[in-house]
Amino acid sequence: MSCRVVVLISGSGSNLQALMDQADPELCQIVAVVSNRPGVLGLERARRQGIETAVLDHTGYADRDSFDRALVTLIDGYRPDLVILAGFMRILTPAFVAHYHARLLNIHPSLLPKYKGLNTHRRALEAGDQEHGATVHFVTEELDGGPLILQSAIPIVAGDTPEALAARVQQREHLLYPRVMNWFAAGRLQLHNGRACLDGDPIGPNGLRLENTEFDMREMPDA
Ligand code: NHR
Ligand code: GAR
Repeated sequence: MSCRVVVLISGSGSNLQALMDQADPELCQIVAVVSNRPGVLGLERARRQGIETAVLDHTGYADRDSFDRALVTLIDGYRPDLVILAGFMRILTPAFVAHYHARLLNIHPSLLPKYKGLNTHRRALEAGDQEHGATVHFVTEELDGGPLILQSAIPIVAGDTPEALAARVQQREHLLYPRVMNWFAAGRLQLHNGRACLDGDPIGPNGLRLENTEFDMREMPDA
């Protein structure tokens, strides 16, 4: 039984591309890509792979509640088991988050819990941090505050700019997200009593580090 995935985007969709490229076909199928912005490259990427697309332009709605209600109706038409935010730039209402409880993931461009919200690369540089990165987490009402699943860190180097840093962080994002999607689709990743669990084991409050799971025995077939 394949996991039906709907991906929400707002922009270029490089994470979407990584998800499409690295989805385990035995485990999941991306059944639709939904954008709140018309004309973005991510929609074209989906069409190129023969994946259904839809646009729900938030500027046509009076408030967040009515937009999110329409978004739920649209998404539910695809009967998803999992909803993935991939560069989706609209804050979602508590009602939306509750509707997709335990089946809603986000990737955030920082080493959460540092730098929730926007402009993460600039903020990491201004703070003089030595490292930066990206995190995949379950989405809850608290913005970028849901249980952490998997993160990856990169060094900040002399002369770094927000743009250069963003590009290097994104390379890590493209490793993290497909991995987590495939875990979820395999039934290995769950949200239990507010804690993320992999293979039934609670993941610590800082999430797993990709660098430490690469050779994890749990990744071995039949391990
Ligand atoms: N919604 C909830 N309830 N919880 C989360 O953790 C969410 C969420 C919606 C999106 C992604 C998030 C990120 O990874 C995300 C996580 C947009 C904003 C934002 O301020 C902040 C965080 C995230 C996404 N958006 C502005 C707004 O008013 C619009 C900004 C724009 O359009 O450029 O919605 O960083
Ligand atoms: C990604 O870096 C993602 O982490 C970030 O936007 C980029 C989207 O790129 N997400 C957020 O900032 C959410 N607020 P993409 O469209 O090429 O995947």
